[in-house]
Amino acid sequence: MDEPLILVEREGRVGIVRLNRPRVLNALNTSLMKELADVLEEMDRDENIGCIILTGQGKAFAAGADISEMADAAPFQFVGNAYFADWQRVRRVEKPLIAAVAGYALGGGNELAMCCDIIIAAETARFGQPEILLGVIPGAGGTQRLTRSVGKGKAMEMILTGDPITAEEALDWGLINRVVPPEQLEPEALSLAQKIAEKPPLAVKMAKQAILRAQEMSLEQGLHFEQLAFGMLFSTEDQREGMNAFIEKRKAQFKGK
Ligand code: CO8
Repeated sequence: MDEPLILVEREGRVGIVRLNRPRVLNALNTSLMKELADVLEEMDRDENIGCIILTGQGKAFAAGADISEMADAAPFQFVGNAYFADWQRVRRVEKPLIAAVAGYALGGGNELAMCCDIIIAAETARFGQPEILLGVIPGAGGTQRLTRSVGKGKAMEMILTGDPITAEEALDWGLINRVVPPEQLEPEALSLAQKIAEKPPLAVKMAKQAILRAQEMSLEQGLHFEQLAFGMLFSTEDQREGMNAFIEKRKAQFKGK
């Protein structure tokens, strides 16, 4: 039987999703992307999961789109929504996604890490957009998300040279949140995910949506969205519980309602 392309584990309220094509450095073929989107959507629906870690294994988080699958593609295969539908499904996950990156995060691999909300890297991580070396450009958000993340000059340098950057550079440039020794990667990601997973789920969901809108909307529109989301949370039991617990000097017990 073929090995699954995605491995799934659970640690308390944290879902752990592992890309599983180590022999090709977790190259992202269409079957893997579909399975990934299926698994993430399932976890998104599961009220016993509060935060999701996405990681790779071996030498890579992911070394990009599967070049052998892509090499003979027809131009219009990539135009329109069909080809990137599974990427959009990943992007629409409402629960926080933490990318735990060791080794290569190149091309689509870096783009996938950037679809996550927080990136933690091992010292061994290398981030890059080498598509220019293949005669193309990033196609799953690299020119847009990388530029928003590290700014125009650094995005230009990475995308026009194709040269990868180290984990320390990625930290310095603001692409990732923190760098840890390789053996600390999963414990660090898990402890951060557990901390987030204990928080009131509806507030977490609204906070993620509001922060993502900061990258897409004008300040005025973003502030309006924030106000509406803030107000809506006053309809939840968790708001009453959180504020009463503070006043009564006890730990809040959140229910996701
Ligand atoms: N696609 C397919 N196979 C790959 C890929 C890949 N992206 N990367 C590595 N592999 C395979 C190799 O072919 C090799 O297979 P085999 O053992 O059968 O020869 C195996 O993985 C191991 O790789 P290497 O022997 O090359 O390992 P090295 O340690 O020598 O080198 C590198 C590691 C530097 C990461 C090297 O493998 C490399 O340069 N890989 C390609 C990186 C790249 O160009 N990525 C960008 C791809 S294009 C892209 O991502 C566009 C995204 C657009 C939209 C996304 C849609 C899904």
